Amino acid sequence: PQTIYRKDYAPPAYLVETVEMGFDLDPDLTRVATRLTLSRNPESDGKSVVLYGDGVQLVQLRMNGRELTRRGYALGNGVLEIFNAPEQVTLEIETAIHPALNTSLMGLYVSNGNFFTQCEAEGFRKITFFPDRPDVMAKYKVMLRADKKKYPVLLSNGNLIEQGDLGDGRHYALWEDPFKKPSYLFALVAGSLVCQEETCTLKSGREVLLQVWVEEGNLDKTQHAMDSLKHSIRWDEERYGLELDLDRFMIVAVGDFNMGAMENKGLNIFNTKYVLANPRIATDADYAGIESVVAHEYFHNWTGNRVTCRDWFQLSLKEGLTVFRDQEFSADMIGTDSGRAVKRIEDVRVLRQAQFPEDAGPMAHPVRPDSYVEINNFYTVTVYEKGAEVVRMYQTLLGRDGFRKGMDLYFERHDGHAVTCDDFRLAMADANGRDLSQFELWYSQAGTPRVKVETAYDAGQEAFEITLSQSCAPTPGQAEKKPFHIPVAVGLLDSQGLDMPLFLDGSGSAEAFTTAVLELTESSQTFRFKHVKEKPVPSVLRNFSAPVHLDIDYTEAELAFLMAHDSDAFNRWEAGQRLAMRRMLALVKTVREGGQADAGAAGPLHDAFRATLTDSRLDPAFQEFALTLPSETVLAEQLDVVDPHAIHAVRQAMRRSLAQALRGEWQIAYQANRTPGEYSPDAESAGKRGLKNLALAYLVELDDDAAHRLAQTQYDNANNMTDRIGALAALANSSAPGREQALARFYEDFEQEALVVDKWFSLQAMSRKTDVAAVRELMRHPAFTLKNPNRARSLIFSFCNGNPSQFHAADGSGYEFWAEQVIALNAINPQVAARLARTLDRWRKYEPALQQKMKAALQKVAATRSLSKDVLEVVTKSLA
Ligand code: BAL
Ligand code: ZN
Repeated sequence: PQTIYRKDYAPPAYLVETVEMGFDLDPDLTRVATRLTLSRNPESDGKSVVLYGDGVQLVQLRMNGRELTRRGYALGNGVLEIFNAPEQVTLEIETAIHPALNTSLMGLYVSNGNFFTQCEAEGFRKITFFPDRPDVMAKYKVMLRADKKKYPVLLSNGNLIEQGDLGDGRHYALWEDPFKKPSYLFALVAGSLVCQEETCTLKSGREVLLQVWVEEGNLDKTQHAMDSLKHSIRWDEERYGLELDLDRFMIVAVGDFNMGAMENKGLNIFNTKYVLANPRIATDADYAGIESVVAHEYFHNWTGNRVTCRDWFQLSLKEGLTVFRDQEFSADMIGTDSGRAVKRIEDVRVLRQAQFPEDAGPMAHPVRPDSYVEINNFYTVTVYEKGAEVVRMYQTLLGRDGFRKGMDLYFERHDGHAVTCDDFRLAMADANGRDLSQFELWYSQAGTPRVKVETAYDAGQEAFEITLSQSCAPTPGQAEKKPFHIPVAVGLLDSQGLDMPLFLDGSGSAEAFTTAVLELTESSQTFRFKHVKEKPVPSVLRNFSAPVHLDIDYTEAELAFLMAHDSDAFNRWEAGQRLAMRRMLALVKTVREGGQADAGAAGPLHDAFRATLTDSRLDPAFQEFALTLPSETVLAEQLDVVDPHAIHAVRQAMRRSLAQALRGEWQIAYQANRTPGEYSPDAESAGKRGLKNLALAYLVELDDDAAHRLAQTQYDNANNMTDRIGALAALANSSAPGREQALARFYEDFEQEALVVDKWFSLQAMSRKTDVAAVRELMRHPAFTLKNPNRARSLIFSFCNGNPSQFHAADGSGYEFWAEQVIALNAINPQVAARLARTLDRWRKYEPALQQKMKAALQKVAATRSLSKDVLEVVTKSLA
């Protein structure tokens, strides 16, 4: 397959002004009539109209009123080219498509009898021939016609202009979107759906209609999504002065969906997972996920839709920025300082768990990639989460007000246009009178930089020096890296654990502050603090001010000190993680050398964890995070050669030893963090439940009667899904006598709730008791299907990515299973298959015996006939 390069970007030869579409919807054969007005683009000297089509049948093509014969155009490889077209062109295109056969869930497809679309990135070309690229923005008018009984609801982008009966059992609806948009934001929905609707008054006084559409029977699960939408609207007005520009804003939930959700203009289409919630079916994490995804898609209305991407290499322009915005929104919704810190920790955990490995592997790519084979493979944690970190660094460097000025200038300059990451950076720079040219390297260089910290204290001079040195390992296609512009937030703690006032030499500021943002722009730089009365303990990279690895030598005593005192909650958490990591890495080495994983001599760690667990001033949500050991994946990243079994054994031994040593404290924490009464998903209650369920999980590590009873009682008495699933997960990982019965009962109770059945599969897939054979058995369950992405993810992905000790079975059976599933999914849904294919991309990091088996599995997939370019790109790059 062909590789597309960023350097080859050329503006389109023709721009589209208007798009009128007529759909005659039928699952077996839908006819689409499209009328486009186009004109030559003064910024291009091309003379051909270039349209893309993928798997669509061309029924008729007319230009300026005359039918085009095969002499007038060329059609091949998904490209339809009309040569020597006149200045102004009207095209009438009729296509035929087969929605019921479309299992890729891109373009127009059917889910549970209803029609939905997904057009980002290149799905519109599965509906009709079109210049399907984001720098072609046009106004759309869409007529939908369908059977009235089967499809009573007909929705598209923008405003409803007209609807009526066609007399033959069919009806129609005409929609018009007043805003220019790229084709990837087109959407239609048709089917039997119901909605919750509310009106909302905007800051300007304008009234808008908000709707959340779901299948019948789900109206008791829409309130939280609706509330989240209203909060998002308010937040964007207040924080960024951005108002909803449409009269109507719709969210529609669909059970078959590749992604989390999609920001189609005025008609967001959501995976049910990010809409449906009530205490019976949704956990605290689900509630938080819905709030953030609803916000994310809503925020795209400005950052993505009003200002969109020039080309797909610029994807992070909208995604990194919008993730940053949803992260800030979620933090503000919690509202407390400690809540903000917990949210930050959560986001950094995701980054380290998923993005750092990506940045160190064969699929590493810059935030703004230089090339791709299949753009769907670049909806990555690098583009999204690292992209959000890059946006966050502007705010760290420029301050919140400076960042807002940059945003204002960005919209002033680019509203209604398709632009680049450079345009965003220049708006930030120009609005603040700053030179941010070096900052561009965050977009162009892949890899996670490493920052090494060395310090020196001069008591006589009362001076403390911090030397920061940076490096970045080679990544595919980038052997050498230039120094990044890295904001490093630093504080200094005195012997009491209090922040010292900081006087940074050369900063020109006489004002004392307690956190300084050092700007590291060279390979190595020394920063000097004056008037430092005693030798401090430095707190470096506060609030995780840059997405880097930080190498800093602390003693165990210093880490415990920081864990107890740092005013920066992120670094308090970080100190505890470092303490645990150090101990665990030492034990992994011991195990590799034939020793025991038994976590003896973990005294300092036990003391530090005990202090955190018993400190009643701490927020339970923070305690939960601080008392959770670094994950097996995060541990693996620290090692040159990964032995997943040694890592698992050590982490488990450590959990048991913490359970044993702090047993009484866990029991007290369990009791103290009960949340009796009616369920509420607010952050405070959720934090308590989180800590309580962590205490339960630790206690169940002891696998004794008392712990089994505690879990069983919690299961029996739970009045919400968080507690129920927490208890079930604990039981599933134990040898409790009630284990099987609880699993069976859970299924019976929730059989009708697809999202809960997903949890049931997922929980078992990740249980330490579940091996490959057990997963194969679960696949034979009548509720299992590979066709539904949520279901496939719940079992297959959960096992392959979330159960490392079983997946990496020494006989390679996990890898064989993986290869079979990638191949099976490839035939159904390439996008989902390619995601699963990523599981083995770090194979070279594993111990040799496993490496060989992983490589064989990758080769098996690579040798499969009819491999999609999605999967081919992943396995080819993995094996390269
Ligand atoms: N644009 C694809 C889904 C999302 O990031 O919102
Ligand atoms: Zn997005």
